[in-house]
Amino acid sequence: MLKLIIGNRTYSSWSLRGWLACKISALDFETVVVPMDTPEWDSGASKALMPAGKVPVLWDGADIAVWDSLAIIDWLADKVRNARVSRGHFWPQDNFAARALARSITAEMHAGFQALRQGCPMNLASNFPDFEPTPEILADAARIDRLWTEARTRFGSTADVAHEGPFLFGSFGAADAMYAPVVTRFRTYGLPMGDVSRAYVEAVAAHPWMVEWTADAKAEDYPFARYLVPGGVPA
Ligand SMILES: N[C@@H](CCC(=O)N[C@@H](CS)C(=O)NCC(=O)O)C(=O)O
Repeated sequence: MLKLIIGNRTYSSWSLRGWLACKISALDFETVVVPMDTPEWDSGASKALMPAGKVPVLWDGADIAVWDSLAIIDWLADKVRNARVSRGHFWPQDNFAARALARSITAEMHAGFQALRQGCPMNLASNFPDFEPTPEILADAARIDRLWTEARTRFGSTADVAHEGPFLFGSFGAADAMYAPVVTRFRTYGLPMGDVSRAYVEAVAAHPWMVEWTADAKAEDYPFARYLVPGGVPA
């Protein structure tokens, strides 16, 4: 069975992306948590599971490791041949303009939005209603708001008629997995957004996979002071 190595669910945004990719694939997988900032994380056994010293890592058998959330998305999409699976599929199928936008905004998230990532670390245990975003964070949030609005407006219901839904390209896909931790940040830090994005944010938050992940995060009890205040090191 596939084995996904993740960090603390409350704080590890990249882990959430890898886990959602596994869910989209509809393949059976086991999840192994290695709590960050603990002796367990630093142990030889854990290091052997993490070729780049980071999570997530997907093990496909004993010999094949895939690390980095985007590589995991690609690996799983290849493995299931971008198949139409139960609740979603990785990339828009038939509409190449939709697929181009999905690929681009997924890559843009993976590589960018440093101010948002640095200043608003994912934190599923807290809310910061008095948070005052810097101009750089506001610029990132505005760009993301525009991307979500474009995807929803142009392709939310037309990217793949067989998979209509409230997500960026209809059904829950790779782009949604990449932006799901950003959705939580918009809520945690009360970042500004337009109506289209707000509806999208609520749809992601209500998705059964996000509900499951959030409930499991709440049940975690790992010491991890690093991300308790805005401005901590981004996970
Ligand atoms: N580009 C990587 C980023 C992975 C990453 O930075 N993961 C963080 C946790 S969310 C990590 O393992 N950090 C190591 C540490 O905090 O010691 C990906 O897309 O998966």
